[in-house]
Amino acid sequence: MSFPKNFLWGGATAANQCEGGYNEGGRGLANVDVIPHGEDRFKVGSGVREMLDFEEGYYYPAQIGIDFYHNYKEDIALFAEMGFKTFRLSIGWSRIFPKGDELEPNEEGLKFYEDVFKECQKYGIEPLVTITHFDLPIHLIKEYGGWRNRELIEMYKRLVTVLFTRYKGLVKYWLTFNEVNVILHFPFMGAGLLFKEGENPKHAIYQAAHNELVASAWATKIAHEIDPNNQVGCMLCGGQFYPYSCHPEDVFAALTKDRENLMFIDVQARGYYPSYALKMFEKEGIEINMTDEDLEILKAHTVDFVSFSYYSSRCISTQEGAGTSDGNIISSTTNPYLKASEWGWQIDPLGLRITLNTLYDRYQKPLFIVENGLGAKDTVEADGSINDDYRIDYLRDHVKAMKDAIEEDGVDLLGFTPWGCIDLVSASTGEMSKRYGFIYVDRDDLGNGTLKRSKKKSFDWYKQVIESNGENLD
Ligand code: BGP
Repeated sequence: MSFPKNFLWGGATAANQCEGGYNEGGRGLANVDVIPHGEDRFKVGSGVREMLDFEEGYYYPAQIGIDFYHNYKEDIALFAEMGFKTFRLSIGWSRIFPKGDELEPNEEGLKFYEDVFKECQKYGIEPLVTITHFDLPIHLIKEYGGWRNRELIEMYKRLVTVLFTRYKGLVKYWLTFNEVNVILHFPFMGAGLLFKEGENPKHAIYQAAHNELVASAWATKIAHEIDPNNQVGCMLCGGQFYPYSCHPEDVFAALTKDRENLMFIDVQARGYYPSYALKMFEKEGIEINMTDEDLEILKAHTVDFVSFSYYSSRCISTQEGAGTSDGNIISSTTNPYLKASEWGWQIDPLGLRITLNTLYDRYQKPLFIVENGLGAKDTVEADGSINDDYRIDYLRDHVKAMKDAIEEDGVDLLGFTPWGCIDLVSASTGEMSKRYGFIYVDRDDLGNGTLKRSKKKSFDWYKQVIESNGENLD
């Protein structure tokens, strides 16, 4: 048997991409609400185009998402039918603290997640909760400047204290910040950052990142104090960089690109800034407001496990003319040995095994793959069936790679939650047509459709994978 008996098979979602109910239950407005579908999405998400409220002429897919807010019972029942052991979802911060800086939480918001967790408990599904998946109350951006402001650490501590206390006994697995390194590429979406004229964005980004890392360490401390059973993880937007050639300059470039992302996990898993990061700050003139207490907290409260998303490996060349490919937020030199998805993301199952090994060698902590999957267009046949063999093929190859990493390499892997187990809004494009789910949701890119759920062919395939604990992949 390669997968451990208690391996956590499941699926992953995020509040801003599926929940909807943006103005219900006392919820406040958040950054993720005002990032529109269409050509301005990237500009808004990266903080280049300021949009702090809904503007006419735009469509905002997060407002309704797939309306998980009203359909969670039906959705969780379908997850249970597939045999999920775990379900990854995130908390909308502005549901709990509508403005973010209140002293008292919003009971209606707390009750919503309590109901969701109890529904999971009914089926023996262990929730895996991302505390913030790109979510930030808009008030904290307007009044405080987002995560660049240290005051947010206190607000985050208040948020997590409320969550750990209220959900004690219902939730054990927590992730502090989704894809913490994405702040480098999507700073408004990742950390509520907007840049002032003449400001060097890098300075604000690394200060905000530091504040998040410290907040994350505090969350780990508080989680363990409130319930020693709590397990807290960090979350990397993962995928190893390959050198395009064996030219030493390409090899060094790949090392450098990996460090850009791994720096965050180095801090969260080892408890201190690596020397290459301190040298980079010095060279770039980045002065981070970092207190002695911050350094103590980082050191004393490292994470229990390391989680990551993996869609593809990445590649880097120092020579011109190699061509670039899109990927999960971070673009890359095109790898001539790999095929790509309809959205141009290259497909590399062995890259997952490589990434697992790198992370395990580096941190020696249990790993958790909390996102993986194929974004593809699906066709609903006349009889209602959806034959997504391409998705099954992608997932089968990646499960095999996980299996090899466990069986052959001895990697300690806690679980696997493929992304968008039910179709939801794409983070990068705002589209619905970029589908990842085992469950189809009738909704299009502009919000038309009945929201009806139906099972795809991959639904039964995944059910059998879970039933056989990863032994039957055909
Ligand atoms: C990650 C995010 C998810 C998710 C996924 C797929 O970056 O954590 O929120 O959306 O990527 O990306 P996309 O939706 O752009 O296809």
